[in-house]
Amino acid sequence: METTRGKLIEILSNHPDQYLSGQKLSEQLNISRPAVWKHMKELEKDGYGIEAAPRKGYKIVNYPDKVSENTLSWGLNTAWLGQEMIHKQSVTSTQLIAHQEAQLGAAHGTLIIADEQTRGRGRLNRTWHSQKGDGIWMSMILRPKFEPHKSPQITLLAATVLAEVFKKHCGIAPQIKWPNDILTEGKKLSGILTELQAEHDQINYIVLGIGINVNHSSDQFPEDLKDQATSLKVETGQEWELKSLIQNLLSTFEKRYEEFVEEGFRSVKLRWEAFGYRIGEYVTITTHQHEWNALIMGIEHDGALKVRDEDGKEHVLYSAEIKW
Ligand code: BT5
Repeated sequence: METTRGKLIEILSNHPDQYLSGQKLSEQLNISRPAVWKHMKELEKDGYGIEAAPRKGYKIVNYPDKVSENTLSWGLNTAWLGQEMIHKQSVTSTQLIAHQEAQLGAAHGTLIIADEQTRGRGRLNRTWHSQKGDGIWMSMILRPKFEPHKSPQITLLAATVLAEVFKKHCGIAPQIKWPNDILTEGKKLSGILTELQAEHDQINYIVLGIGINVNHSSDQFPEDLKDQATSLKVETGQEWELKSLIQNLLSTFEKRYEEFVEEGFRSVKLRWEAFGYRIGEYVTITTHQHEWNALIMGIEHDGALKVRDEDGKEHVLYSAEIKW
């Protein structure tokens, strides 16, 4: 974060127990002392607790819970993911902005995040309900070097990261419904939308969209979602600070993504199956207008769904209509 405010926060946060004088800050930032003071006022507006002591200077005494580029960057423990970040209060869809930014050359790992989406979208142009301030609505721009046919594996990778973080951070037992839904108690907590821009066997970029219901109460979902949607608050009975949850998701994703790039899909497959929804159970599948029952066995080495029909024959499905 190379803005003056970003640098100011960085300097202050590197000296948590120490006052830094206006003079020193103005020298380090190459701005006037009144400008330092003006930035401090802006930080306070952003929710930072700033203590100013005569003749000693300034220090940050607490950090705001609200999401902004500044608050998210402070303490973000990643090398590349979210190091470039755009936060907006309200957008149509973070996917849309991410595509625009990617086409303008945004770096691998750029994050677009919003408090609210007015036209959040799911797969196949379905709608994604993205209420203001209560959830995490974000899109990452990735520029992987692997072949385009591997891009669906990114969806499964993201699902395992979400499940892993929800379990560790919030103490719940999430399940992943193939390929992209994170459920608890059969209700949808989070969805993933992976969009690919590729040419001649080369990925130009991937926009990975993640939507998570965090602090919604059950009566805050629209009527048509009430029976099928849930939130971390509904599942745990407590509110969750968005900032630290996002930071945890980003650092875990970065780590798992690098493992995936270096070691391939194997480690993702094992983790995915540990969270897999209805593994070992029968579901009804429709393919070519034919309905049949099959046992969910797990996923293949490339992320496809592996099932066994009632005659004992195994099938590998890349897309299917499934009655779960
Ligand atoms: C998804 O699609 O689950 C992908 C959702 C991706 C959302 C993120 S938010 C950030 C980024 N920007 C965007 O505009 N999108 C991404 P799909 O599997 O097609 O599921 C969509 C279906 O989930 C809808 O048809 C509803 O039935 C249900 N749904 C919609 N909003 C929901 C919500 N908030 N919680 C749970 N279920 C929801």
